[in-house]
Amino acid sequence: MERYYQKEIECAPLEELRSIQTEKLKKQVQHVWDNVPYYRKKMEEKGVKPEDIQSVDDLGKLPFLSKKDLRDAYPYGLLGKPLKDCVRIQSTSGTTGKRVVAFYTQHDIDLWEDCCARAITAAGGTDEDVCQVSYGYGLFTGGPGLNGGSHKVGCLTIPTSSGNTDRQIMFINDLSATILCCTPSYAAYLAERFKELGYGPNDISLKAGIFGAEAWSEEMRADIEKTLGIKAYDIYGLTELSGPGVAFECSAQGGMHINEDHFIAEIIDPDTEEVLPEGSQGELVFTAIDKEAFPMIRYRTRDICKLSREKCSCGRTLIKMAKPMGRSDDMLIIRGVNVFPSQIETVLLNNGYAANYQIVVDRVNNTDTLDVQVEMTPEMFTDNVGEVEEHQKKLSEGLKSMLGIKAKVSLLAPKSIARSEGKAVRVIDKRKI
Ligand code: DLL
Repeated sequence: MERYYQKEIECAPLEELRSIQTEKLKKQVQHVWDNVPYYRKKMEEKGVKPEDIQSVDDLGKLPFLSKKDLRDAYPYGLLGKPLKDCVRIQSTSGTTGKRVVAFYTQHDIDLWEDCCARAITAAGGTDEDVCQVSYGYGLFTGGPGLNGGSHKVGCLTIPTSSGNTDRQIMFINDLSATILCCTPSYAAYLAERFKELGYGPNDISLKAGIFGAEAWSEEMRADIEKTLGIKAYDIYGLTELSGPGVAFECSAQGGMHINEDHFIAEIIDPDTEEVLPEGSQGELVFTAIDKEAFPMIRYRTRDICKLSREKCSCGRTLIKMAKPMGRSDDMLIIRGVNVFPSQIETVLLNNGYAANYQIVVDRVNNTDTLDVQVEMTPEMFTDNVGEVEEHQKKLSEGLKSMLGIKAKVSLLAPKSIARSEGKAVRVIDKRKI
């Protein structure tokens, strides 16, 4: 039986959703015009006034916001409320430039936690569940967001935060945790550790996982589900828009429903900024229509994916986004060819490897080189050179047919690549160092 946290909105007829969006959008545009001089200036430069926005169809008239705007306006330039009305900040790790600092009023936190509660409920969560939140707590949004959502659903919440893997396993076992929230790479690490300790899928109390914050392949999902004996659901979000819960997966496990009563999604061509028709692949752009303190309008996420309004078996009418292929900034250009790390992951897992890999890109004699380093599984581990070469050759052929370019494959001993407790670092691009 499908469960909903806010059924009226999650399953609302399309016309009703559109009319909610229109009302909220008009109000939000007036709000930023009145309270965010930085964005008002952008509107003036484009010759747009609040009265030009009469419905969601007018969204395209508004200027975009990008990471650069966030940097230029840091820290208070995009604030929509006086500081005395703000109750919290969250922040990104700042791996691609300056940190993003996002502000929240109590109202913003409430809506954010509702979004996370929708995700937990869609994964089957109820007040009978024990929900272990192993995303990092603190400035990162993963821990606080899912913690809040878990409270709203009424789960018994275990706020372990990330790290200390054996203690994570102890809590799961001792308190019979049923839902695990963490990054997919950390879930894979926990799964590996359970296996090493001799636990099979039926010995583990977990029944569902809510995994996001980084790109992960369908093959990785299958691996985690099998080892932990759970259903693994994807969850998407970003600090600028609140955090996790912008979109979440349902029982269909085929893409994530976007919480459209809070966020309007568009797909654009990242080069021309032209809005693309539904079903096209491009850059995701979001407008947060009821956030007060940090009201992002047409924010360019740099995430590459597709949208679909096809009817979903779960009964929700909210539009779905496909798994993002990764950020446009993660896309590698190697000898002129576009390569996403997630494509490499797919080939590795399809060939029986686990997701313990690193991609090293360099430039030697003016030519880009691609080295895929992956651990052998304990079962395939051997010091027979001939056998290792055979494995390398097979993998190299698989990569060539997926990517269209040749990659060097280095097979490593099990456990030689550091495990990740948060977002995994998969790519080392020496061309940029
Ligand atoms: O990662 C928020 C989050 C926490 C989402 C926990 C899900 C679970 P940031 O640190 O600001 O926020 O990073 C946001 O991470 O633009 C995507 O590139 C990537 N990302 C997030 N979720 C997914 C996902 C959090 N499910 C950036 N699949 C986003 C692929 C994801 N990429």
